[in-house]
Order: sequence, then structure tokens, then C-alpha cells
Amino acid sequence: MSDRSNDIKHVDSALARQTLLDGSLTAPVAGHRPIRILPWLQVVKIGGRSIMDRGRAAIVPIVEEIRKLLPEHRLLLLTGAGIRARHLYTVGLDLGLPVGSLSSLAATEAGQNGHILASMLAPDGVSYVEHHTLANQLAIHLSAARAVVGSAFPPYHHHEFPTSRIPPHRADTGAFLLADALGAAGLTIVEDVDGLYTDDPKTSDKKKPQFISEINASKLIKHPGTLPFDRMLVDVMVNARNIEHVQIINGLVPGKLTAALRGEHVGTIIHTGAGKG
Ligand code: GWN
Ligand code: ATP
Repeated sequence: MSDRSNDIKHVDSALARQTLLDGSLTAPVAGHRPIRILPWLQVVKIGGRSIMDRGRAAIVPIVEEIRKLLPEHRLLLLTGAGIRARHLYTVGLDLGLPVGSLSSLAATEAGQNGHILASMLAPDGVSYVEHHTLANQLAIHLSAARAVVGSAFPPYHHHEFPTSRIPPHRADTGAFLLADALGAAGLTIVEDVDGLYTDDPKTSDKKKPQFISEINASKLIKHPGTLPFDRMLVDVMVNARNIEHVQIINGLVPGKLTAALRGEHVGTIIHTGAGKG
């Protein structure tokens, strides 16, 4: 008599009988470039501290610029956290809260900023969509509207890596992870500086920091000083699968976002590891 349950257990699959830890065995199956889910999508990350915290003076001009861009692009606008998250970190760290708890608390401010931005763009059909919707129903929302807004903070919650007491995966990393997973056409990070410098142009007391117009993530990973984005972003960019470069631009200068989305080099371009096998 044949053992039917045994037949069912031995499903024929390329990964069925080998460890998933051996890259040489998994590469023929898992090593290919993934498909692009939303190849026409432009992802724009709006800084929490650098743009949203400035209120009207910075938000109204960028909203006006985004409004004019809607006929030209389909946009996913992702907002970062800012000063309220930093206050939360201070209180939470003082109380001894673990990094996973701080991650959820800080993320709520990225959401708040998204709700503010979406309210400003609501007359143009733009809404805030929650993380679950970003994951599952983005295509249908972007069929109904030219842009949607979401939180750039990744929903790591209690799964955040305990490498630091400050969550290492913040809004810049979250925006990149999402853009790369969706296979978007591009990611633009909107800040309050012209791009990346050799040192913080606002606080450096050393000799005048030099502007870096273009750099590879694999080189930037060795940069010892501060950066205008999450350090984890650079690690993630080295291992990117779809997005080949990211541009950092100054959102306080009118016209820069428009130019960047048209493919012009108006800030710092950081090349990822995507497309290199
Ligand atoms: O609440 O503003 O999404 O899109 O990381 O989780 O802490 O949540 O814990 O879909 O799931 O505060 O409630 O909040 O910002 O993250 O959201 O309005 O479970 O739509 O319910 O992954 O928005 O929020 O903060 O993004 O970044 O209800 Mo908010 Mo955020 Mo709304 Mo979302 Mo977190 Mo959900 Mo979530 Mo929580
Ligand atoms: P979030 O959305 O997480 O609030 P943000 O996009 O608003 O972040 P900040 O975390 O404020 O951005 O980072 C931008 C700031 O980083 C700049 O205003 C600048 O002063 C500072 N900075 C630090 N190091 C550098 C550097 N090497 N080059 C350029 N700016 C730097």
C-alpha cells in the first residue's frame, strides 16, 4: 500500500531539501532581480525635522510645488518624524524603555506629519493611507489619485534591532525599503540642506565642509562623520535590488523637487548596489 501522506510531504521544490543559509545553493533560485511592482511611481520623502517642523514657511511652498507636479508624476509622499520624536526619545530613554518601544512611539510622529501634509493636499484628491494600505492597496489608491501620503517610518515596533537605544531604522531607511520593494522609478529625499557635505554645514567648526555632488553607498559606508539621513540607509542601499540611486535635495529652495523628479542633478546623488548582480 502506498504512503500518500509521505508523497504529499515530498513536494517537488527547488528549495525543499537544502538549508536556506547557503547562498551558493539559494542563489540560482533567489538571486535574480525582483519584479518592479509600481515602476512608474516616484517616492518622495519629506523631512520631519528639516521641513515639517518649520511649519507654514516650509510646508506651504513645498505643498504648492507638489500640487503643480501632480499632472506630471504619480507620487508616494512619505513623511519623517521630527522634534516630537526627539522629545519622546529623551523621555523614553530616561525611563529605560527598550528600542522597540521607542520605535513605535517615534513612528507616530511621522504619521502625524503625514496627516498634516495630506490635509494640505486634500483638495487635490490626496489622502493619508495607513501602513497596511501602503502594503496591500497602494495601486488602487494611486489609480484614484495622483498621489498618496504615508508614514516613512518603518513599522519595526518591537522587532527593532537592539544595536542602539535610538531606533536605527528611521524614516529615511523606511522610505528606501518601501521604494526598493515597490521597484519605484525613483526616491528623492527632501531636506533643508543642498545635499551631503563632508561634515554638517550647520555645526561644523572645522574648515568649511565640502559639498559632495555624487558618491557610491559602498564608499559612503566608511564615512566617519555625521550624515543628513539615517546611517542605516547607507547599509540598506548597498544591498538594494531595484533603486539604483537616490537624490538628496534642499526642499527650502523652490523648484529643486520639480527638477529632481525630471531627472536633473540638483542635489547629492548616492548610487546604490542595485544592478550590480
Ligand atoms: O496611526 O499616524 O500604521 O499608517 O509604527 O504602527 O507606532 O499604526 O502602533 O495602519 O499600523 O500613529 O497604531 O502606530 O503613524 O505606524 O496607522 O493614523 O499599529 O493610519 O494603525 O505600522 O498612521 O501609525 O506609528 O503609520 O508611523 O491609524 Mo500613525 Mo505610524 Mo494611522 Mo500608521 Mo506605528 Mo497603523 Mo502602524 Mo500603530
Ligand atoms: P527626519 O525626517 O528623520 O526628521 P530630516 O530629514 O528632517 O530627518 P535631519 O535628521 O534633521 O533630517 O538631518 C538633516 C540635517 O543633517 C541637516 O539640516 C544638517 O544640519 C545635518 N547634517 C549632519 N551631517 C551632515 C552632512 N554630512 N551633510 C549635510 N548635512 C548634515
